Amino acid sequence: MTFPAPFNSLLEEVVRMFYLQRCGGTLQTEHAGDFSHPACHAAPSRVYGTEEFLSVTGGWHDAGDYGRYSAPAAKAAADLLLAYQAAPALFTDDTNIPESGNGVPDLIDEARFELEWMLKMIRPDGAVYHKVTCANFCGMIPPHLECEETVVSPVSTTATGDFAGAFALASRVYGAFDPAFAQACLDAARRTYAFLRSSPPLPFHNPPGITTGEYDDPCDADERFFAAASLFAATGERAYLDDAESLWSAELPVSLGWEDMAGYGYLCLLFSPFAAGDEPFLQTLRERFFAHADALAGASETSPYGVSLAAPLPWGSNMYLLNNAVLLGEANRLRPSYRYAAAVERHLAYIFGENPLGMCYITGYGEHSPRHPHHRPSAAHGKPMPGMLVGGPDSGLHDHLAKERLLGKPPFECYLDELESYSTNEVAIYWNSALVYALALYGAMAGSLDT
Ligand code: G3I
Ligand code: 9MR
Ligand code: ZN
Repeated sequence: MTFPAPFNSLLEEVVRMFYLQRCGGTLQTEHAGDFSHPACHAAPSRVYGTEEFLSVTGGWHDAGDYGRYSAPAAKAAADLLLAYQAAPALFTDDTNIPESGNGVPDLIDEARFELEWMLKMIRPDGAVYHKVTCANFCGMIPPHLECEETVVSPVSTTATGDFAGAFALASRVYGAFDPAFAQACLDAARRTYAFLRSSPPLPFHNPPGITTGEYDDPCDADERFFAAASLFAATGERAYLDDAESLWSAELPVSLGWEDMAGYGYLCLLFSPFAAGDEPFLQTLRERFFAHADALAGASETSPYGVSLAAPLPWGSNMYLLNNAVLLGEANRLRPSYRYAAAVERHLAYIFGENPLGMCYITGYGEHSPRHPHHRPSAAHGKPMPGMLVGGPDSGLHDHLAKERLLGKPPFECYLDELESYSTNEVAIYWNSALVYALALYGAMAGSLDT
């Protein structure tokens, strides 16, 4: 994809962020430059409240902290796989990661790195552990210096549904690269789904003594719907479609957030080669999907900033904005329309700097970009790692510095380029992944805006 300077290397660098977030092994200088480090978090992890230890090494550090959390991991992996499906020609095999030159696009290698870790987070009965983290957040140290014991927290049905959905999607994508791995992904999807189907909701809350990110989500209906829809798209088996239909409800938001995953279920079914176009359930989904896309395009046309988000802005608003760009971009692939395409471009323009603060919200790009992200490796090195999307304005003022400095500010200005402002200036894998997916869709429609 070509962008105007200084954005020409953007997509590659935004994908390389995932390599730089890798946990478990050494990051060599030849690939990671200043952000190389010895192996981190390599010891076995205690299963919470027991004397049992598991090897759950690997995966990407979630964000500015070094936790590895299952639900956001599944969203991030799904975004990368869907980005590849939308625009395979954009992703090359030469971006200087250890797997470069192996004949498989680096994006597909990178997603597999996460999937291999995710396989380790599945309990033998098919339930998925919610996260592996130290008991508490550490200071601003590099990853290999966080040496406290890591703890595997209890299972949740939100994580289990997300895994079933993401592994079923992976089984479709890896079929072309490694059939044995694709089969392992499909087995994992069926196994986690079988547990989910037989289990009442198991919501997650931090157990006593654990204070890291909670990713608490009281509703697992959307994850169940995504899981069934994705398994149908992978297998064509009618039972999964019947499940998806009974799990679906009009109340499930058409969303791609870590907490609201039903939008992925829509995408699985609307793009599925197995889905008969005249099936009434699919027609219902199609109508709701396009009604939602039209509403997003309408909001973006009337917004002073050209985007579909309006106040109040949540923690990680840049992700919600890019998730909407993705929905618009996918609507455009299904039913090409200048309206959708133009809205995708405006959303990306906002992220690049057409916003009230004139900030490019990606480290290392544009005239004004974050210098002090809440990201431990960057803080430890005294310079921002490039290619990271920060969370952006959060009008809820969720950290002490935001409360102190932003009270009374307009919502779109509730952002601080300060290390301490984790609610506005942190980074996260599932925020970068939304950017990768939106950029891929933008690349896929390149040229359609000029006509
Ligand atoms: O569920 C309520 C909803 O009912 C209400 O309408 C809405 C209004 O703002 O709030 C919703 O809760 C929000 C929740 O996310 C779910 O969307 C909370 O206010 C909000 O504070 C919460 O923010 C999350 C934050 O962790 C705190 O839990 C962010 O989405 C999430 O991205 C962030 O994730 C952190 C991890 O915990 C740790 N690692 C870093 C990562 C990024 O900052
Ligand atoms: O650094 C933590 C960040 O990764 C989390 O997203 C955030 C919210 O869970 O919490 C940060 O840790 C802060 C903690 O919550 C409160 N004390 C200050 C910590 C930041 O240094
Ligand atoms: Zn690590």
